[in-house]
Amino acid sequence: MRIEHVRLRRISLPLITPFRTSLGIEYERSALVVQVFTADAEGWGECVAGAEPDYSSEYVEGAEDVLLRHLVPPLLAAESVTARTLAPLVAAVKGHRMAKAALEMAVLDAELRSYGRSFAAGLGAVADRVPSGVSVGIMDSLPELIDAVAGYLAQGYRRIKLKIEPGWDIAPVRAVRERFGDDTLLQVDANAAYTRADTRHLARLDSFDLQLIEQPLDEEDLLGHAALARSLHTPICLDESVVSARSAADAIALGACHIVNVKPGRVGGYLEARRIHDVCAASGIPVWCGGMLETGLGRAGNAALAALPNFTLPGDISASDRYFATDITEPFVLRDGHLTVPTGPGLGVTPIPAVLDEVTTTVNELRRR
Ligand code: OSB
Ligand code: MG
Repeated sequence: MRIEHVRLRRISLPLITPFRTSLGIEYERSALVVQVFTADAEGWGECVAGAEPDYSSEYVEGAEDVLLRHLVPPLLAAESVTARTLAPLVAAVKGHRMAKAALEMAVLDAELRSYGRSFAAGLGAVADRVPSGVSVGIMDSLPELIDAVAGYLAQGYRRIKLKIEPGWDIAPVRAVRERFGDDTLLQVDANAAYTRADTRHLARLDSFDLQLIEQPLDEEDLLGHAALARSLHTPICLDESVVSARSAADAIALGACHIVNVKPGRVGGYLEARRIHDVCAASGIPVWCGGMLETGLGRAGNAALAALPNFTLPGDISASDRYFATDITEPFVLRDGHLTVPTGPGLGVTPIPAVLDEVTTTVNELRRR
C-alpha cells in the first residue's frame, strides 16, 4: 500500500466516573486517533498512551510528537508499506511502542479493509465472542466498592479485577470475596505498587483464591517477581514488565510469571501481541487481553485479539459504557457477559464523524510530498 496522507487527532473523552489506580486518578480519557489514507482505503488506529507518563514512560503528547517527527515521515516516504513491513521502517526509533502500535493498527486496518478481511480473521481468531471482565478502580470506602462490584456483576461481567495498592489490598479483597462468594472470578492488579519487602504481606492474599496478582513489583524487577512467585500460591501475572515477545520469553524462563496480560499498545502492536500469544502458548502460559480505557476502535481490535485460542482467561475488555457515556464508534455492549467480535472488514467499526469531531481537541495532517 502507498500511504498518501496521515491524520492525527487528539481526543478527550469524559469518563463516567474517575478511574483511580496506584498510579493516579484519571478523569477523562485523552487519546490519539490515527487515520491513514491510501488511494482507495482508509485505516484507523488508536494510541493508548495516557495523559501522564505513569503507567509507562509514554504519554500522549510524547506519542504525538514522535509520530509527527519520527514515525510518520518514513511511512510517507516509503513506496509501499504493510503492517508487516512497518516495523523495520521505524526500527531506528527506539521504544515508543504505543506510538508505533497506533500507526501499525491504522496500517493493518487499511490493509484488511482493502481485502474485505476482518481483524479477527487476519489475526487468527477462533471465537466469535469473548468473555468480558471489568477493572475496578480504588475507591474511598468498602461500601462504595461493594456497590460498584454488585453493579458490574448484575450487568453480567464474568470476572472482577480490583486495583490494589498498599493500604487498599487485603480488606477490599476480603470484603468482595465475603459478599459475592467463592464462585466469582476475582483477581487484583497492583501496577507495580509493592516491593520485595512486601512479600509476607502479599502472601496474605493467598487465602482468597484469586485468579492472579498482576504486576505487584517494579516493571524491571523480573527476579523479584520470580522470588515472589516461589513465595505465593496466588499465580503471578505480568503486565508492565512484558514489552515484547522476547521479554515474555525471558520472564517465563526466569519463572517470573504464570500468566501474561497482553496489551497491543504496550508491546508495539497487534502483530507483536500475537507473537506473545504464540510464545506463551508454546510454554503453556495462558494469556488474557488487558485494556487501556480504549475507545471503540481499540476495543474492536482487542476483542479480535482476545478471540485467539490461548486467550483462555476473561480480559479487561468491558462494554463501552463501563467508561464512556458516548463512545466514538457504535458502542460495544455486553451480551450474556460477552462482547461480540466484529466481523466487518478491518476493525469492523468506524468512528461516528459528528461524535469524533466533538471530542477532537487538535488535528495534525501529514502528506506525501
Ligand atoms: O494496569 O491494566 C492496567 C488502565 C490503564 C492503565 C493500566 C491498566 C488499566 C486497567 C484498565 O486496568 C483496563 C481497562 O481498559 O478496562
Ligand atoms: Mg495492569
